[in-house]
Parts: sequence; structure tokens; C-alpha cells
Amino acid sequence: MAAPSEDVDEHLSKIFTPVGFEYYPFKIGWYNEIVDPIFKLDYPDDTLAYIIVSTPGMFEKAFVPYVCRLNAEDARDPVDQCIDLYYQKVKEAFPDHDIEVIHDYDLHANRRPKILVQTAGHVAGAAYYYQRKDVKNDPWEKDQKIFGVSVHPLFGGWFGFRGVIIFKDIQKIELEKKEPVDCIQGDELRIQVLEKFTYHWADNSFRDIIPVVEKYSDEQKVYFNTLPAERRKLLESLGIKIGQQDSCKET
Ligand code: B12
Repeated sequence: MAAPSEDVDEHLSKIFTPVGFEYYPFKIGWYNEIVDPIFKLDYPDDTLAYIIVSTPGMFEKAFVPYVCRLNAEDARDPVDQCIDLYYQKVKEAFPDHDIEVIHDYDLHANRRPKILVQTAGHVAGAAYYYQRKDVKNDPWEKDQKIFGVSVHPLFGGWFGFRGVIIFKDIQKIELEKKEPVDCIQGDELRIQVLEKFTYHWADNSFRDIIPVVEKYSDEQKVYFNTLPAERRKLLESLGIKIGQQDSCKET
């Protein structure tokens, strides 16, 4: 079915923008033409997809109000559940469309990721994906593993990719390709951010490689630094009440 992507954008804006998510459209072909064959998505090149990003505000705007809906018995990760609520809202907003959601953590049976969100984020213009090959004079050993890192022009490294939404039945869209902002220029800073992400990711310094407009709140930092098994206990210690349906704010 042919459809201008602006119509879809309008619905997505209502669902995602007030609660701290961003969405960036891309064509499946833009992604497929650069990844290795095993990572290609099995859809026509002109299929419409969106990469979804959580900004620092998502925690307070979407997650904290959502926590009261949690079922105390449910062992799934509360953040994943919260994000799924919003993916569900997208499916409900487009009942006539065939939608596939691929989460950032979805793996094939052989543990290969179903989607490479950093590459998707780059081709959609959301965040520049810096890789070893973006450094001209590379200081590392040939076989040294250097992980690539995406940098958002406003939030640096203080954001998360949450997955892609594919509108399987929307093709032949008018979509202009937007290049991501190349906010780290020159080898020196690129080497720095790649080394920080590969070797010192736990100190979060890669996230501050550029000046940012907003970072994770202290509560959010503590939450994400806590082991998943301990997170429910932590929420309660922060005074965030789990499973109190009566006090649920509409999200
Ligand atoms: C597996 C995985 C890991 C593994 C391996 C890391 C790796 N990069 O291989 C481990 C466990 C080590 C790991 C650790 C971490 N991870 Co991790 N991880 C992933 C995951 C699930 C898949 C990455 C992967 O396997 N890639 C496969 C390789 C082959 O891809 P690639 O190297 O990018 O190669 C492709 C590109 O080069 C592309 N390509 C080719 N040519 C071109 C040209 C251009 C221009 C472009 C753009 C692309 C492109 O094609 C190649 C594939 O064919 C992603 C989420 C996801 N679904 O993508 C998160 C992800 C990369 N991790 C993330 C994070 C934050 C972390 C950690 C900090 C832990 C944490 N707190 O979550 C640490 C930091 C790294 C470290 N030092 O340990 C974030 C990174 C965010 C960012 N700003 O970039 C991601 C995106 C998760 C997310 N939801 O946001 N991770």
C-alpha cells in the first residue's frame, strides 16, 4: 500500500513525543545495502521502517508513571514491558497495517541480533555511528576488537536504541534521506570515544564526549547500573510504587 510517511509520523508523534521517545523513518533498502548479507531484513527495499530512541526524559515521563501497572509476579524487565506498551499503542493506532516490531535485544536462535540498531540509527539520521573505519590513522593492533558507538547530536551517549518498527505493507514512500550529524570530527576525538566505549564504558565517560542538552537523572543512572534482578527492589527503595493500579497516571 502506498502512503506518505508524514501520515504515520503524525500518529507516532502523538504516541512517542510526550513521553521522551524519538522516532526516525528509513527505508529498509538503506539498511540492507550496507550490512552483510546475514543481517539483511527480508523486506522490499522501499518498505517504511522507524528506529525508536529513548531520550533521557523517557525514564521520568514514561517509565516511572508506568511502574504502577507492573504485575508483581511478572519476571520480565520493567523497562522492556514499558516500551512494549508503547509499541502496542502503535499497533492499535494502525489497525489496518501489518506491523513488525524488532526490539534491540531480539536475537535469532544462533544468537545473531535480528537488527543492528546502530546502523539503522545512522541510515535514519538519528545518531552517527562511529566505527573503527571512521578513524583515518588507526592506532590499534590489527586484530584488536574496537566496538562502534553511536553519538546523538543532542544527547551524546545519554540515550538508548529501543528497536525498529516496520510497516510491512507500506512501500514506495516519499522519503528524503537525512545524514546523521557528524558531531565528532577528527581522529583524536573519534579514537577517544571508541576507546572509552570499548574499554571504559562502565564509567559512562563515552556518553559525555560532546556537550549535551540533557543526561540521565541520578535515579535513572542508579536504576540502569543495578542488576536486573535487583531493580524492582530498587524502585521501591526510591519510593516508586510497583503495582498500585489505583494510582496509575494515564500513559
Ligand atoms: C552484542 C552486543 C554487545 C556485545 C558485543 C558488542 C559488539 N558491538 O559487537 C557486548 C556484550 C560486548 C556488548 C557490550 C556493551 N554494549 Co552492546 N550491544 C550488542 C547488540 C545486541 C548487538 C551488537 C552486534 O552484535 N553487532 C554486530 C556487529 C557485526 O555489527 P557492527 O560491528 O556494527 O557491523 C555492522 C556495521 O559495520 C554495518 N556497516 C557496514 N558498513 C557500514 C557503513 C556505515 C556508514 C554504517 C553506519 C554501518 C555499516 O554492517 C556491519 C554488519 O554487517 C547491540 C544492540 C543491537 N541490536 O544492535 C547492543 C549495543 C551496541 N550495546 C550497547 C551498549 C550501551 C553496551 C554496553 C555499554 C553495555 C550496556 N550498558 O548496555 C557495553 C559496551 C561495550 C563494551 N565495551 O563491552 C548500545 C550502544 C549504544 C550506542 N550509543 O552506540 C547498543 C546499540 C544497545 C542499545 N539498545 O542501545 N554489547
